[in-house]
Amino acid sequence: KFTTKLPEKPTYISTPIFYVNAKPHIGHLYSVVLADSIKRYHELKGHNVILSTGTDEHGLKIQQAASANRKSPQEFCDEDLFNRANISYSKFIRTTDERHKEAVQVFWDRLVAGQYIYKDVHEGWYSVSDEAFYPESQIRAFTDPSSGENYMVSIESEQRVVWMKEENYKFRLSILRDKILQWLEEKPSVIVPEFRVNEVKGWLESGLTDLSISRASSRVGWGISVPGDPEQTIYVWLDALINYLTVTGFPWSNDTRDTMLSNGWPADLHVVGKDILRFHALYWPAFLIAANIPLPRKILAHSHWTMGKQKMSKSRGNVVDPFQLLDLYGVDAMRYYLMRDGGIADDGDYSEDWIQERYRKELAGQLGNLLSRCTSATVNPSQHIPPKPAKSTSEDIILHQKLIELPDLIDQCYDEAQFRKALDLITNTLAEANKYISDNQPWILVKDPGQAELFDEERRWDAAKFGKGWPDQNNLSRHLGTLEKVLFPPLRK
Ligand code: ME8
Repeated sequence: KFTTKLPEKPTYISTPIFYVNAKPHIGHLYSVVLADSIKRYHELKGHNVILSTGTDEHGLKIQQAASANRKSPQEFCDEDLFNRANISYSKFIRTTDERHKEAVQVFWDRLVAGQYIYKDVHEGWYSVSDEAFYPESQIRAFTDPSSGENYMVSIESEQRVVWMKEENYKFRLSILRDKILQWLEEKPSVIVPEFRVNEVKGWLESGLTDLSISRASSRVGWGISVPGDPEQTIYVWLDALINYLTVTGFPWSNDTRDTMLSNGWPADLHVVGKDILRFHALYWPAFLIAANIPLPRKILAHSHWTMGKQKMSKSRGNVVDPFQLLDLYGVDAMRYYLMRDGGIADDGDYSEDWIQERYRKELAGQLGNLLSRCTSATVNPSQHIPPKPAKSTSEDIILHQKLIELPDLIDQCYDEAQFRKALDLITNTLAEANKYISDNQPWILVKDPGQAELFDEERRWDAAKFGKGWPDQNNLSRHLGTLEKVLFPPLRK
C-alpha cells in the first residue's frame, strides 16, 4: 500500500544492567557514560533516542550477597550514581519489575513453542561469580596464594568454579551455530571493534553445546520461575538479556512489525564490556532467532579499566569509588576523563594523576581559557558574537576551514567508536584557536579606535542573525564567564 507510512523508529541504545551485589564502581560508570555520550551525539543530530539502563537483581550471586548482608541487595543502587553523573537515561529497568517478569515468561513460552527447550540432567563446572558453566577445556587448577587452598578456576575470568549436577531445562544452542555464523558473515560490522568478531567466530568454531537455562529453585530461588514449573528458576542471564526487550514494551500489544519498530526494537546499539561479549554475541542472538525476533543492529564491546594493569573488579577489590571522584573533580570533568582515556580496543589504566592532567591542560587550560578569552569584557567589550570579518588573513581562513571540517571528522570517529580520537581532534583544534588568539592579541586590537565602527556593525549583524535566540546577547561574559568558573574551578589538590 503506497499510503502506509513507515513508523518512526527511535534510535535505541542500551547499557548492560548491573549486578546489585556490591557498590557500583568506575567501570560501571564508564559503560553508562559511553552509552550516554553516544545518545547525546545522536540527539545533536536530531534523532529521537531511547537510552536504557538498569539493574540485574536475580541469580545466585545476588542471593548470596543478600543473605551475607541480611538485607535486600537493592540497596546497592546504581541509579543514584547515574543520576549523580548526569546520565540522561530514558528507561531504568530492574529485573524485579513485574512487567519484566511477564516479558521473560512470554519469551520462555516462545522458546517452548519453537521446541528449543528440553529437560536434561546437567553437570559441569559452575562459576557463581560469572553465573556460567564452563567446559573442562576452559578451566584450570589454582592455588590461592594467601590461604594455600587448591581449587579450579575459569581460565577466561579466573573465577572459582565448583562441580554442579542437577536436572535443568536446556536450550538447543548447538543447532543455532550456523545461523549465528551466517549473521556475522552477512553483517561484518555488527560487532565493534571489528577484531572482536574473530573472537566470537573462534567460539563458534570450537563448537556450541546446548545451554542450561534454569536452576533448581531449591538452590536458586532468587529469580523468575519457569512457567508451569515452580521447581525451576530461569537462568539469570536469559532473564537479564530479555531486559532489552522489556524496556521496549515487549510483549508488544499487537505483535506486528510496526509496533515493534515504533517501540524501538531492534536495538540500534548494545554497549557492553568485553567480559560479557559471549552472552551478547552468542547467547542473545541465539535466543532471539529461536523466539523469531529480529537481532540487534550493533554491539559495542569496550575494554576494561585496569589499575596497575590488573582488571578493576568488585571481586578483586581494586575498585575506585566514583562518587568521591565526582565530588572532587565535578561531573563533566569525570565524564570527560572516562571518554578521553577509557579503552575501546585496549584496556585503559586508571590514574588520578591523569584526571588532573586532563583537567588542568585540556579543560581549564584549553576549553576554559578559550571561552574566557572570547567572552571577557576586556577582549569583547561589545559582548557580542562577532560577525565574519570582511577581510580575512590566511591564518583566519585556515582555522575557519578546520572548524568547518571538524564536525565531519567527529562523525566519522563516532561511527567507528573512536572516541579518544574525537576528543584528540577537538582538543587540538582548541589549542590552535588559543594559539590564534595569542598570535592576534585581540586585547591590543580592541583598543584600536578603528575597531569601534566594527563593533557597531557587529551589533546589527547579531540582532539580525540571532534575534532573541542567543541568551542575553548583550551579556556574553556574564553567561559564559560564570559557566567557565562553575565548570572548571581551580583544582583543590
Ligand atoms: O555483567 N572496566 O553486570 P556487572 C570497564 N549483570 N567496565 C567494567 C569494568 C571495568 N573494570 N568492570 C565492569 C553484569 N565493567 C551483568 C550484565 S547485561 C544483560 C547483564 C562494566 O555488574 C562492563 O560493561 O558485573 C560490564 O559488562 C558491566 O560493567 C556490568 O558489570
